[in-house]
Amino acid sequence: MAISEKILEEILNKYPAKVKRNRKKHIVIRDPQQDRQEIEANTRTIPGIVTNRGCAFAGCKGVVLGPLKDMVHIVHGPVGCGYYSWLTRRNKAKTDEPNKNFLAYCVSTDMQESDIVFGGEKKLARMIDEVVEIFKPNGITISATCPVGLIGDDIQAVARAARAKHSLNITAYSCEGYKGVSQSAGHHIANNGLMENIVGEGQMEEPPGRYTINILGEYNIGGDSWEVERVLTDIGYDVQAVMTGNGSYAKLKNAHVAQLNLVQCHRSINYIADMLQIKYGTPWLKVNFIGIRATIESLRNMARYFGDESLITRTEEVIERELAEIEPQLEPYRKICSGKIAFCFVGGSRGHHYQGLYEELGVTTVLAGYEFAHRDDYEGRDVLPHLKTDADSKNIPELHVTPDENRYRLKIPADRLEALKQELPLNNYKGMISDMTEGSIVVDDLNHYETEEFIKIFKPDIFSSGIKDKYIPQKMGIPTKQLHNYDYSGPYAGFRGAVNFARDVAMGFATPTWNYITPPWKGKPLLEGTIEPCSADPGVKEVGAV
Ligand code: CFM
Repeated sequence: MAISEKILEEILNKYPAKVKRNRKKHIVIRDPQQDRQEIEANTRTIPGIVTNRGCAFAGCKGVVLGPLKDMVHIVHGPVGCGYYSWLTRRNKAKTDEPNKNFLAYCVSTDMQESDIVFGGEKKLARMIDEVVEIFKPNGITISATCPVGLIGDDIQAVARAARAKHSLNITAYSCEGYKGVSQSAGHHIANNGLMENIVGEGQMEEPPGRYTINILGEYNIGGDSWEVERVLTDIGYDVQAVMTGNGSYAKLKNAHVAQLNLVQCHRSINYIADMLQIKYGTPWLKVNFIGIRATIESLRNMARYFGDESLITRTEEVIERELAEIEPQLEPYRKICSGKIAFCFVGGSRGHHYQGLYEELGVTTVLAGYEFAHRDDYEGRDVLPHLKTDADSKNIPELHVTPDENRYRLKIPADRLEALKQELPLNNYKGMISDMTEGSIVVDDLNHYETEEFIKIFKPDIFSSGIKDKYIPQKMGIPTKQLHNYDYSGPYAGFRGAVNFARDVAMGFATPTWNYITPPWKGKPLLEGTIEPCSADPGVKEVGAV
């Protein structure tokens, strides 16, 4: 299954010339013969095009800050921004401390017209006082939505004053929705804030165990992080902090003690991964716990990083045991899934991560892409030095960190680290494109029109999508597997997660539901005719085939 340049051209020809030129740069047909294939990404969506992206506020509060369970996350703005970012992402959390899990709450300053006219700072300050009194959280974050920046409320000053007043970690994030071209801007703002205000606040100086790690860019969607942690703990790792799934201020403030940082979602967390290395000397390892092979490879890479024979042996024992448990369960699902084709279009990392899991079930991904990723997520981090900073990116301040005088230390000898970098994805990520097969298609910021057109051409058996775009394929009679919040299912990570995923995807194929929907192309005749006047006798009609 492949797509030619000619067909792609036909799809794009429906656009006005300027839009066509723009969209063409965001679409790549995979050609493994080429050394490097470039794609445009992280630029503004064309106005009027129905994109699947979110806003900077969504990336900051919704994605990175929101899952921290022992903090109250105040949304400063009209209530709608709070309401629509309330629990829909399914970043689960549980706590041993009663009354220290605030994720079930939606806390908004509910700005009204009078606040827009006269300013909302006093209302925000009052709300902080109330939150401290009612919840007594371990910390508070304040996230700004669009009107806050437009009217100029100084939320940073309000946070500083409240911090002094309550002696509590209270921090503000100027993540107004319009701050960037997508939620990606919000990730960066949140990374900066966590690094500046929380990591390192704790008093721990030594790691609690021999193999202490942080898991970065894992948000516990549908319980993913719990499944990953189950395996890691069993092998012998101490998970200090997860950023930020089921995460907490209490753990995050001591994240500096880890000997290794794992990076699951590169897009949302690479900034903090780099900063942790600069400030504390902790290297980061790109991992992927989606898919069985990817999980095994990640576990083996971790063991090689620490280089301890007993850890390597234990890793293999756990892998063997887990495989023995899941392989028989997977078999019946593989029979249903084998030979199918998929589209895999998700936010900023899952479009890549899920391809391996699909492959293990016998499903081939023919189209993949990201809503808001950057070029390094497609092309690999080698492209970073070649990226030009545009005006939109300059909007987001770069946080410059320096080695911590007391806490910076090499976690493993420098020469060993350099040698390992040749073998392991340490401080590196090679991007999605290189893993895709010849003739498959990579699309950045896929929109509704293109979704329909590509579906008509490829006729995929399943579409892995988001919440907004899943209805288009469904109306075309194609099952979807929503990969943002998993549509009430999960976990999909790790060994047991793979079985859940296989079960859900197989169910999508096996259900007779889709037979009740007629895809548009099925009712379309192969030949279409029109009746035109006959030139000889204008009174007589003839049928002309087109
Ligand atoms: Fe990272 Fe995510 Fe993703 Fe993301 Fe997201 Fe998400 Fe996502 Mo939805 S942090 S980039 S901003 S893996 S919410 S848990 S599923 S778009 S692919």
